[in-house]
Amino acid sequence: MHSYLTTLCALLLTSTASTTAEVLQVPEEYPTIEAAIEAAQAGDEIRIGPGVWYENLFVSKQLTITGSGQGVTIIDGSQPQLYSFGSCFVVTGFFSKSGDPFRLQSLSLRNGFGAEIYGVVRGGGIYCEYAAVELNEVTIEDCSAERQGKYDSMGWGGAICNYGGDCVINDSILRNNTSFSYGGAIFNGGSIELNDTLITNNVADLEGGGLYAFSLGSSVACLRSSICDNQSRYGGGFSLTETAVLLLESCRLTGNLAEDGAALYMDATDTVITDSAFEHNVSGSNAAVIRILDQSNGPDNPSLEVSNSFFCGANQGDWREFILEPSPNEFLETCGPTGDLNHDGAVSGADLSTLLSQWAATGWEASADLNCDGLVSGPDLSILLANWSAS
Ligand SMILES: [Ca+2]
Ligand SMILES: [Ca+2]
Repeated sequence: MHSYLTTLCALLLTSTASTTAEVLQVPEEYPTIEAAIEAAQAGDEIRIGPGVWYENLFVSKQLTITGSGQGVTIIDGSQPQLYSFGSCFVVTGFFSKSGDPFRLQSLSLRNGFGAEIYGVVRGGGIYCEYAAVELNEVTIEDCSAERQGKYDSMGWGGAICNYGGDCVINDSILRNNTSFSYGGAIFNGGSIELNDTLITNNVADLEGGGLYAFSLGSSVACLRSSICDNQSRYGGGFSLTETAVLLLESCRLTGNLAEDGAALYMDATDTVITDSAFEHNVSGSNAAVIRILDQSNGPDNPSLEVSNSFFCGANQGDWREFILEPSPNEFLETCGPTGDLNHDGAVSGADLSTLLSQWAATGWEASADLNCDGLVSGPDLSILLANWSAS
């Protein structure tokens, strides 16, 4: 017994020692990120210096990859090697839900164009398959899920495709990404959580300009985030099909555009919306800003709970009848001109005061970020002044 315990202790000590995380430096120790990933053990961190890295990276172990800042360290996926994929990252592996995720932080991904698998082009910036992934302070821009061959039937996620995994996005920006069918920025077939994140100016040809979620059991949570100026045919902001749960808490859905469901387009989904704002979302005539299909309000059916939220814009549709236990909300048929921050129908001194009081603010609560670039600054002031006294 004694020798068994001694052996066990020795094994535990050995395994503890062998899992001490190491830091691998690019380019000082490894000339490419790919070389560092190959050399790294699970649990290690790779740190990347400033610069543009033209790489398309495959990861199947738990790592943390840290750049020198958004816009400072840039991974550009536009030049893959022959027969490689076009995503900046493909992450795969059955990581345990309790274990650490694969982490990307403090860097930008650009110009990735997706991994083509079985005729579906997936994740222009990142394709993750059955993996736990966490992004911290990452910008994904100008990526696409674009048709690569004539037999490609669908594009899933211009910036990110989450297939059967767990994806958490913190303090990040997804902008100017496109998909030729679903999810201009995000395709979600697992669970996804957005925290303090800006999703802007993404386009999907078919559904979900900002995000498209599919498959039973998947969940979407959006907290303290802005979803603005995205567009698609259905669901300019979000489109959800057979998704179990949607949570919007302290989110702004602004300026999204679609033929139908400019802000949201979804079928029966347990939905909680709280402390959020829906403004300037534009749907086609006879269409709705929020379109809910196949929702029945029986006691055992999915529900829509909305509280402390603000909605403006025409064509809000018939979705309000689905709200269970409505709490205080505000509904206006028109939003007024851009810059009318207090919704009194004109752009005037009160709105200017609001903008100045938010000067240099970032984050979802900055209603004066009129151009939706994540910052209240000069261009927003110019827009407000250009609409001065308009009503
Ligand atoms: Ca006003
Ligand atoms: Ca701005």
